[in-house]
Amino acid sequence: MAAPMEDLCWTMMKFAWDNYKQYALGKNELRPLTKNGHIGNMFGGLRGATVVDALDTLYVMELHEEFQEAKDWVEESFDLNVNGEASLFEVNIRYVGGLLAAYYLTGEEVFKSKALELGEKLLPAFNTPTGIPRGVINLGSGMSWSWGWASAGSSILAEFGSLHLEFLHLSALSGNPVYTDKVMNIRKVLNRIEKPQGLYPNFLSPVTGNWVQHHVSIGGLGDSFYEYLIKSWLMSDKKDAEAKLMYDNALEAIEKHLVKKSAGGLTYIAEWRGGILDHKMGHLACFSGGMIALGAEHAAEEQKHHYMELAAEITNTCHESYARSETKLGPEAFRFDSGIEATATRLSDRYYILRPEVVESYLYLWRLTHDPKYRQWGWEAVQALEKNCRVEGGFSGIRDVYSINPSHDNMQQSFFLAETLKYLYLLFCEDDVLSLEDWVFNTEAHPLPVNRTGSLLKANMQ
Ligand code: DMJ
Repeated sequence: MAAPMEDLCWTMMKFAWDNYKQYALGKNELRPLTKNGHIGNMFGGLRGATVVDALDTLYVMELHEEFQEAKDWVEESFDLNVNGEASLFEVNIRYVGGLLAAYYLTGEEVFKSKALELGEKLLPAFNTPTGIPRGVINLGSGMSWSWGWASAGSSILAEFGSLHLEFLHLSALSGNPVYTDKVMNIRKVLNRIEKPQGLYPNFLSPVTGNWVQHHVSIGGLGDSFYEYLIKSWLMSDKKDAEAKLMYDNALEAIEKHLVKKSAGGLTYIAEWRGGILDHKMGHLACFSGGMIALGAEHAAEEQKHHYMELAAEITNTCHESYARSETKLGPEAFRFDSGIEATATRLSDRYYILRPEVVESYLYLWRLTHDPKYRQWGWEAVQALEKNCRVEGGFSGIRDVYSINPSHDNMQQSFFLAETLKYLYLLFCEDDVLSLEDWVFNTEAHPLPVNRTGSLLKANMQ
């Protein structure tokens, strides 16, 4: 039953890539309705986000010709001598992560040297009184600053907390411990400060090292910080005990304070605003089913079952957010109040931008339980994407998942090729294709190898 599904994911990837190549090669994303490229302002003058994000997916799907096209572009046209405001986080997870994964999968030096060259350009962001990096950096001048929208010049938990995996590999490949030092220092700062009820707020001052606001979320602004704790431990071949302890404690606090059950029996993770719960779950928070399942595998014997159940319940809720819409795709955020369950109430939350988090959880739950319902749910998502998001010039996000005939947002996000299509493809493959024993996926689904030789940990200890 899996082969035709695997084939369809392959065909979708080829279609997404071919259209990007035809209309937007070298731009950051494809605009599939107008058939042109989009540059945006997240990558500070860097181009080709879709190329770098797509490399490993093309490779794993054995789209040889297309992979070669992507590699040629990196070799011939990927220019790192750029100026402009870049998000440290986005450049790290998409570009550094994509290049590292391409290097580890293929052994091609070009990917390694570009990753190292780019990694070095990110270092000035850490020149702050605490060593907590600022969110925005000019890759040319090295000047860095905080996002204008982040309160009181703060840095964002999910952003400075999602560098660890890539930075350990940068140290290992360059022989330069500086990257490891930077991320270990972040951990030190986080371990030093008091956590309200054991929770990690989303905003931290890079100047004082104190929390700036008490907003806690497992969705946007917080999400991948938690993911990188458990994955740091896994990537260290289970030797980085500090990361595991931080993950276990954080999850315990999340479960105690944020996990709720709706009147209709759906488990969800609420957001926390200084002690007051907001009964809302973002699409982004739906990665947590997969993360909790991954951690459950390695929890204490008496907790394994409990955490696996929790992971399955959250994933079920996220599936409900898809199943309750007209398009069978889920909204950007859904709520549990005033009799509403797993449904967006605000017009502004009804869009779907080809995000991966729900199918990401299906993949982990499938690999860890082999319950066929996860493949079934993945298949529903594939059909919904084909029906609602495929347009003549590629795949597009939609503006309203509750509309029978949704209008398109004219954007094929690079993470659709890096994550959504990769996770769907892997869901229908054998478990040994990018096995969870040997690889950890960074938060953009770029696979990084588990470090069996201890070399990353040694760098870690310096
Ligand atoms: C991706 O860039 C990453 O998964 C990130 O961690 C969160 N947002 C997008 C996809 O939704």
